[in-house]
Amino acid sequence: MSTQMTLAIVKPDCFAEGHAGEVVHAYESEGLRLIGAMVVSLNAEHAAAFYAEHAGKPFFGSLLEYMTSGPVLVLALEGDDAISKVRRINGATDPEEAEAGTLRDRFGKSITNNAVHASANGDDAKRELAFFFPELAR
Ligand code: FUP
Repeated sequence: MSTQMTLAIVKPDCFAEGHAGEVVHAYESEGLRLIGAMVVSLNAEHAAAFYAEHAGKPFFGSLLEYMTSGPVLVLALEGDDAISKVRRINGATDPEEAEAGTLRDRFGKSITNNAVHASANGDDAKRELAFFFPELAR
């Protein structure tokens, strides 16, 4: 096991519905430490830059619309195997396929409105941490 940093986001509807505390609790109760937290309202330019790898895909427009629909809580987390751990806690991208008890099962509404984000791998974690928390990037 190695100590890693990763980035998670409580997406607009999940945040607006008051689930931020439950999301943070789900991560902390699995041994992850919160090392950064910030409420931000993304504009279309920010959201497009963050999700640049998906530019041009059929769902890109709805993804941007969703991510700019209200404030989000951006979290930097650290711990053993943090990258895969946070993705496991979040569950599958499509809430319909997410394992029972995962955050996307609990709070997700559709494959686009899927409640939470987590970095996919080490390279993404580095890029995403640098995007929101430049002081943590290394
Ligand atoms: P994930 O790593 O689970 O967040 O999933 P992806 O990187 O594949 O997708 C990023 C975001 O694009 C998802 F969170 C939701 C959105 N998306 C869709 O809206 N439709 C799709 O078919 C795939 C992804």
